[in-house]
Amino acid sequence: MRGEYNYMKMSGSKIILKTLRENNVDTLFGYPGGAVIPLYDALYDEIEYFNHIRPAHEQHMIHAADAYARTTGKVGVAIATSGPGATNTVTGIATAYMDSVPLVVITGQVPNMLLGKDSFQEVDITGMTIPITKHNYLVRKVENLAEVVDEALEVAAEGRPGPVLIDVPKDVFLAETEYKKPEGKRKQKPVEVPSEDLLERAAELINKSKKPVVYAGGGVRISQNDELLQKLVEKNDIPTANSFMGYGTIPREHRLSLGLVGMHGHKETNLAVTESDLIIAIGARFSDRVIGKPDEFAPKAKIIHIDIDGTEIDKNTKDCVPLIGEMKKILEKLVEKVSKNSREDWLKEILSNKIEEPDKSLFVPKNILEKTNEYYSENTIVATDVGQHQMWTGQFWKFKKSNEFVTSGGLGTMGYGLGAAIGAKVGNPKKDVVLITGDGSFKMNSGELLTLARYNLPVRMIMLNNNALGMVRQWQRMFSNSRYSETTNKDYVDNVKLMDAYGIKGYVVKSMKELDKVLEKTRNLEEPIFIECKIDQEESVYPIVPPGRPINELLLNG
Ligand SMILES: Cc1ncc(C[n+]2csc(CCOP(=O)(O)OP(=O)(O)O)c2C)c(N)n1
Ligand SMILES: [Mg+2]
Repeated sequence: MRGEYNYMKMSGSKIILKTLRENNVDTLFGYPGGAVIPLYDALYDEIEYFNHIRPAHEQHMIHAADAYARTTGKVGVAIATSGPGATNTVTGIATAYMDSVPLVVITGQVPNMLLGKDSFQEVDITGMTIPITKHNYLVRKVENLAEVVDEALEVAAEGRPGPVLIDVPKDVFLAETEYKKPEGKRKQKPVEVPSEDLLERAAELINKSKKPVVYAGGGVRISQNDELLQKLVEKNDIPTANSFMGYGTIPREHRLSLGLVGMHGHKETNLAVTESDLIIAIGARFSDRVIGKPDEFAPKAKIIHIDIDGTEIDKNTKDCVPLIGEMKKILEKLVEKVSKNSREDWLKEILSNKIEEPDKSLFVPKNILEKTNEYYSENTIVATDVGQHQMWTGQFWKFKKSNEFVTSGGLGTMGYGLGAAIGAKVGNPKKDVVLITGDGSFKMNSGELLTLARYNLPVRMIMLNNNALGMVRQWQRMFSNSRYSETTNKDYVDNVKLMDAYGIKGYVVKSMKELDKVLEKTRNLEEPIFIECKIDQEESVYPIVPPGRPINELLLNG
């Protein structure tokens, strides 16, 4: 009897879904197409189990899966078809790679027998994504599929996370084999911890330091060590700066929080780093946006560098004390070894460099963001696009926890925001999700309004409309003699009408009073809301460190 003989046989498509389920994946971001028809056919039978989100475009689908991962701590899983479906994922994968986000992207491929023949919708997506994935696979035999999917989920999440791509020829989805549960051998990897000697040396440096600064990055957030970080800095009373990726690892209103460091860092923060005699970098990578001129970064300081990824050590710095390994173990040891301390004078010295605040009634980015923040202060995730509005958000939003700031740091991907807001809301239905976007970025992704509307995701969209590609325009003003080449948006879009086409409520506001009113009126609506703030085109992001300059040479106007 056929049934008996084939009893345990399953198609490749079913094996993929089964392996995802075995790993507790219940949310998929996907877009169908010819090469993945068999996978969607199998999904048709399991749509009760999987929450499948279909966006308008594969790029924004990857941003959604990415934000889902950033805000839930789970691996984001996405599906695209071969050819253009696969190439549309590339910007999203690169964005996730730069910010160490765990993703598994499953792409359909032409059947094995058509590979390498310039077949319809064939691209070498594994070749193309080698430099922007942590690992990738072309699975040519159905027998390997379960193992590969299982391993991919593990590789994406383990150690320093990152995106993994699995390319599956159509005939592999269709072929059948006996399903065997993967053994998951990788799961027993030993955990690395630095030697007691190095830990002692680091603790001694901290205890002897007069002007230490912690520089906490995304690694603290990813490894979920906010509490331990706070324990460490509270015990030894260490002022703590953040990179974009590390925002929220210490609440912005904590007395030791210095906020952002680097090109658009706060004045007091950049000066603190420059004056410091010891930088303790925790899960941060000393990106050029943070350090400015490498050989003049923190010129008086020794550096302790804590990271799970040994390749980060001395990549952008020299002669640090390296503490490589699992952050939780390292921080626990340091909390034990550092002395209880009070550094009131050092804190006072730092905070004396703060700059004056603008008048609260002015309709300027700082006040707009702080007012919005007042309405959305608890359990709120903030996603941004890329540009001035992103930097202002980083400077002025008072983040309380990590995993609340979703932004494209490393790649700086305009168009990231709306897809990201969608993914964040899908992963966190009970939290408020606010998107801060710019008029330029929004034109790159506004097709995803469709997705917001279709799934009725009550995301709040706040656009800071300066009718310009503001960040680039600011650079042209400051560093290119005000030669505004192609950065002023002369086109006019009626965004309220655009919202109307999708059935979304939209508002335009031009004063703090109007903004307050609209925020109040829409606060409790369970539907997407769009608020456009018409701001002055000349509004600029300050401080700014001119490219290639040390971070204490920041400009406060110009
Ligand atoms: C995909 C992409 N293209 C181009 C850029 C270069 N770029 C960086 S910021 C920016 C302007 C963004 O304009 P907008 O979204 O209106 O934000 P604003 O700076 O005005 O707040 C541009 C063009 C980019 N980062 N990403
Ligand atoms: Mg703009």
